[in-house]
Amino acid sequence: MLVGGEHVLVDPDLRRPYETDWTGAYKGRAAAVVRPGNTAEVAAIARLGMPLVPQGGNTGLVGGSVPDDTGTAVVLSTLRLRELGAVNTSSAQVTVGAGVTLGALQAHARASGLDVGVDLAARDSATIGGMVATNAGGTRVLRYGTMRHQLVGVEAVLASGEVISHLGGLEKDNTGYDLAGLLCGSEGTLAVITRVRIKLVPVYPHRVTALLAFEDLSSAVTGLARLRTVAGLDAAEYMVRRGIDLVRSTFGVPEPFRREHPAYLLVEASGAVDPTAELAAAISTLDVLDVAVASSAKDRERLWALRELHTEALTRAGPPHKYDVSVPLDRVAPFVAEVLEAVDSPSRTCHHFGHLGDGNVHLNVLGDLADELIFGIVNRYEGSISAEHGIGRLKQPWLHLSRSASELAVFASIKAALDPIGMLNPGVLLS
Ligand code: FAD
Ligand code: 2HG
Ligand code: ZN
Repeated sequence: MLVGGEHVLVDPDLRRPYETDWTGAYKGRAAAVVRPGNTAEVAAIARLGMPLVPQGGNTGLVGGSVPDDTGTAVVLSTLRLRELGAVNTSSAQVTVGAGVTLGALQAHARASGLDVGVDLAARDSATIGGMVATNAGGTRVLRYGTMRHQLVGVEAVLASGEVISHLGGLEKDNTGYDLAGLLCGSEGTLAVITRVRIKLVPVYPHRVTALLAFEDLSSAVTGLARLRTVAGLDAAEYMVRRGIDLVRSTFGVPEPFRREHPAYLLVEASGAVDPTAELAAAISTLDVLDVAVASSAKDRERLWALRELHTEALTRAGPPHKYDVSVPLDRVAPFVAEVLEAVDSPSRTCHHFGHLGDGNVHLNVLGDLADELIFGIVNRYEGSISAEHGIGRLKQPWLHLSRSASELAVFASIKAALDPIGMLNPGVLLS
């Protein structure tokens, strides 16, 4: 037995949660689910040479974490790889098992006065391994970058069962190819990540959150240009009336202002010095319709709930078709206007919200599919068909829109070199 018998699940009822993705749109069938408890067990499983689908928290939104319906693949769950290494406060780094959730790592780092640079609403389920495998973004990219920017090194098991490990934590280490960087965003197609070394960021004593109401999205984009000058700006997230209405009617959360407004920008800043006065000064120069400022944790949570509950509210109203796209920031407003004009119809409602600071728009269509329409417009705006969720199974047929034939040929060569028999996450990312 490669792993303890209780960690090999073959019973269909036990397998089911691992075979269905978070959105419910992808339902596959696995030969078995295995839950290794350490790197050696992952390596032994890889050496069997069976098709493997690495899975962390199964919160991915592109169908990459579940098998197809052939029943031939083994789901390799990393959830037992939950070692939390000691936080090194001199280098502000930590090494953790791939199956540690973001929430658990945040608690661990905060106990040492540090924090994780990336944050997202699925924090209590999403794993650090999964976040590296998808190069997750989230709400603080404009200050700290994506998961790639936190990554110092990885340990991973190759398709051959060989283990590669580079966890020394050297900030400067130009000794050839950046293998951690290569695995970041590879969506389980090149190796199974078993441990991760990441950089941490400071926890600042002062934090302020504000919700600003605007006449339209275009005014929010203009406002953001001014707000960017505020030192310590962590987040700039936008929402619109349609989404707020849905979140309110689904969860009964209160209206943030006395009046309803067309567009909202949620901004947050933190620092060693209280950023409230600087933020207020910047806001006073803007054309805003209303402002709510939150300094207490409870008020902050209330404002963030309006934004973070969008995904769950849309899932309950849907299932929605998800289009996680990015376009150059100064073209976000005309881009969204064009999408709404083309997509909204009696058979479809298009919701949109996102990480405005990164030009990342989350389009969620309730009703008929709109793939060709939306990706056609993304292409014309020189955007990306996947800003942060990855390609998975969902966007695989459209990858050629964002990557050239030469780039795809390099992808294929890398895949062939690391996984010559194509056993790692078949059908995901690459055709
Ligand atoms: P999974 O869903 O289990 O897997 C995702 C992919 O990574 C799959 O292809 C899988 O094969 C691969 N993988 C997982 N673990 C490993 C491993 N150890 N080694 C190799 N491959 C592996 N994403 C964002 O970027 N920004 C957001 O703001 C954001 N918000 C979200 C909010 C909600 C409510 C939800 C449900 C999802 C959100 N996501 C967001 C998407 C998701 O949380 C991220 O993609 C996350 O990184 C997935 O982590 P996971 O552990 O759940 O991975
Ligand atoms: C977010 O930013 C996530 O909340 C999910 O990336 C986006 O549900 C979505 O489309
Ligand atoms: Zn997002």
